[in-house]
Parts: sequence; C-alpha cells; structure tokens
Amino acid sequence: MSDEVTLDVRAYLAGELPAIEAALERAIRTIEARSDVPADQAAAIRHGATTGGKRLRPILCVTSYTACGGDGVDAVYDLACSLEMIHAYSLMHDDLPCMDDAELRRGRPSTHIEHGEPATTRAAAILIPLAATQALGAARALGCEEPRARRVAMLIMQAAGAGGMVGGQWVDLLGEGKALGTEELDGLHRMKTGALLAASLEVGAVAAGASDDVRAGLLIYGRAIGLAFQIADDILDATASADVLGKNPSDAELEKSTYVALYGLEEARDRADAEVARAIEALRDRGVESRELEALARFVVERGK
Ligand code: GRG
Repeated sequence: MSDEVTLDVRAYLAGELPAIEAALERAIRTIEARSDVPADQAAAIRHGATTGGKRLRPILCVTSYTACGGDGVDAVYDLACSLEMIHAYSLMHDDLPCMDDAELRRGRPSTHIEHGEPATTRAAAILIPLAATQALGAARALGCEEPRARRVAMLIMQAAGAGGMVGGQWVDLLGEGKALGTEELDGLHRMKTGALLAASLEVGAVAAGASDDVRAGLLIYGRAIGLAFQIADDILDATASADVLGKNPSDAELEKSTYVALYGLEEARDRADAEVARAIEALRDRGVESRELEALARFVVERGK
C-alpha cells in the first residue's frame, strides 16, 4: 500500500465512543419511557444493545458523514445509533436457540439467557421499526430534505432485509453442515454482514449530501471492509478461545463454512489485506481524503492478526 497514512485509530475511537454511547443511551431511555413497550422487553433491549460491542457501524456512519463534509451535530450520532439498533436486534435473534443457540455474547450471558426467549424475541423485533423511525427523525434533524431523509431510512431497512442481513442469515443457516465455495461464501457474507456495514457508510454519505460518485466510492469501501471484517472474524474464530472471543459456540461447532477452512490461515490473511487495499483505493480514486476511514479499514483486519 503506497502513501501510508497513519492515525492512532484507538485514540480516534476513544474520542468518538462517548458520543455514540450517549446517543444509544438516549434511544434506550426513550424506549423505556414508552407505555407500549413492556418492562421485560425494555430490559432485554438494554441488555442486548449495551453490553459492550465495538460500535463499528455507528463509527463508520459518523466517519463517513464527516469525510463527506457533514458538520458534526449531535443528530448524526442518533442516525448512527439506528444502525447499532439493527445490529443489536440481529445479535439478540442470532443467539436464540432456534438460530445459533449461543449462551455467551461479548463475554456475558446472551440476552435470552438473562431475559428469556419470549421477551428477547419480541424486544429484538421491536428494535427494527424503532431503528427506522429513529433514522428518519435523525436525518430530518440533520437538515435532509424529505426525499433524502426517507432514502436514508430506506437504505438501512434494505440492508437489514431479505436482500441483505436477514437473507444472508438465512443462507448461513441453510449452509450449516455443507462446504460452501468462494462465491457462495462471499455472497452469504456480503448479505449477512457486509450489507449493514456498507449501508453505514452510504447512509453517512447520503446524509451529508455527498455526490453520487463519492457515495459510490464509500459503498465500494464498505463492501470491501465488510468482506475483510468477515475474514478477520473467521480467523479470530479459528484461533482464539471462547474466553478471548467472548462468545460461543464456534463456527466449527456449528459446522459453518469459513474463509479459514476454505483458504487456510495465511491466504485468508492475504485476502483480508487485499480487501483493505481495495477499500482504501476506492476512496482515493474519488478524492475522499480521510485518514480516519483508512485507519478504520486497517483496524477491521488487525483484529484477526
Ligand atoms: C430470521 C433468518 C432470520 C434472520 C434474523 C438473526 C438475524 C436476523 C441476522 C443475523 C445477522 C448476524 C448475526 C450477522 C453477523 C454480524 C456479526 C459479524 C456480528 C459481530 O459483529 P461485531 O464484531 O460485534 O461488530 P460487536 O460485539 O463488536 O458489536
């Protein structure tokens, strides 16, 4: 990679995280205050949304917004948190016995272990429309005119839906016990993990009023780091213990196909690096100068090294 630009990504994350956590807390308190959300489901939402997490999707959204010239008003954190709400719901459902049947998430009991399956199932479902409404409200607060505000909410819902995260999860569940090839595995992860990560970038760009060319560049960046993220995730899953990962069961226990099984560790690492290079190139090609986005792309794969 030429013209290496370095930035202390951990310091950047540490600087952004408080505003993200504060926005998430605002959203959860609003949910807790609603008379139509039963207390047990609100408690499950608090558990699922607040117990740790890197907050990668909101960070990417805020960073994309800023890189596209959006000025840092609070509402961008509310917009960013709508993506985290979708992510939180997906993890709550993913851990349920009818899916991955996972008892541990982020080093703590999964939501259904502490709050039960019925409350967790419903609470997670409640988060979907709440995230859509929050995204719409935040985009309006950022000054997006109505069609653009709706587009922002639409992009998140599309990424979360049948052609994105839910579709990918479905393909993943069907694939258990089968050996998937490169195309199938890429397709699965583009939908399951990549769609929401890419939408985080695209939404930031659209909310900031970026040109179509710049938005397209951020989308390419998002898709590439989505794949890199998943490869790094597979490497971690294969090399770290449940204690270190903070989750179980492993992909091998679930009989899932992984990039490590397909390529071996070394080639998997090379492929992740190649996706990071592709992501950074997509930005530079369109004149998007963001040391933060470049550092975040590298951060995504460093986890698997
Ligand atoms: C009904 C088929 C069906 C699906 C419902 C459960 C579900 C929707 C989707 C699951 C999507 C899923 C689990 C994607 C994996 C995402 C992923 C790699 C999670 C880990 O992300 P990190 O590392 O997690 O960003 P933290 O803990 O940092 O937030």
